[in-house]
Amino acid sequence: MRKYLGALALLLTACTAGGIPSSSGGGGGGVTINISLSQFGPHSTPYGQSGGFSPSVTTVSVGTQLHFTNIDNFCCHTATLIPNATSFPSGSPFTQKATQPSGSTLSGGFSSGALQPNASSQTITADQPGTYLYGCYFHYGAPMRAAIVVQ
Ligand SMILES: [Cu+2]
Repeated sequence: MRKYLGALALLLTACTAGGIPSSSGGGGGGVTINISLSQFGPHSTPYGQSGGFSPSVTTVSVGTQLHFTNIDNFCCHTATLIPNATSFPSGSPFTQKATQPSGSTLSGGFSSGALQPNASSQTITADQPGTYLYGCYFHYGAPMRAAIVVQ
């Protein structure tokens, strides 16, 4: 029961935070990006076909703290940076390294590692302006990929 309440709280938080540019600049709160292959189907973005993450394009200000939460009921997903990409590569850009958590800034590169159901990633700071594309190691071609724009 407690587990369900926790998940619900995360969902509610995500609903209010998602898609709205954060102006808090890292002062508490932060932005949750939800991960679900079953709930977030493919659709178009300026970077190519996205899916599996909500929002598909997350716009935040410099300093915002981000994290990813797997709201699917199966294992596993990752959120892993695609370095230096301006559009989604057609083939998977990832190596198995993506299954281990790494990184704490967007510009430095990151991976959530393999996230179990209801698990959240480490906090990742939107440290520098730019467009950051990322995707899931396991389901990249589904498609399972999205973007973060830091202003
Ligand atoms: Cu996945």
